[in-house]
Amino acid sequence: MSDDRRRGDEDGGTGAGVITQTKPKTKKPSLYKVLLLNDDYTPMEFVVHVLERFFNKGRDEATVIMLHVHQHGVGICGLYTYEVAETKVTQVMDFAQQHQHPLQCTMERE
Ligand code: TYC
Repeated sequence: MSDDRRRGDEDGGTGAGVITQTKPKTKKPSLYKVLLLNDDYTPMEFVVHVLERFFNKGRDEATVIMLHVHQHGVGICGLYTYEVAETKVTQVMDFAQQHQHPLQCTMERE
């Protein structure tokens, strides 16, 4: 798009128009990583199920992520806008609590 169009061309191209807008209107939303933390008690199968159910992972990818968390202590489930990430964290924490597992899920700005 031309500079004149982006600025809001008020004069049909003579250059005499008042500049009413200097910035593009859209802003990229900040993204947040949703993280799973390792613990000694949550069953591996439960973590795989969480990744399938809430993060739409297939069984193989879910297993890779679960094993990464198991071995490294933390791992990324996905990258989301703030509200989506917050919802995922709440869903995982509620689901873990319902099943009395100590699984921890958190988010951090990318
Ligand atoms: N460390 C757990 C076990 O050995 C498995 C596990 C993996 C737990 C990932 C939490 O986020 C987690 N049963």
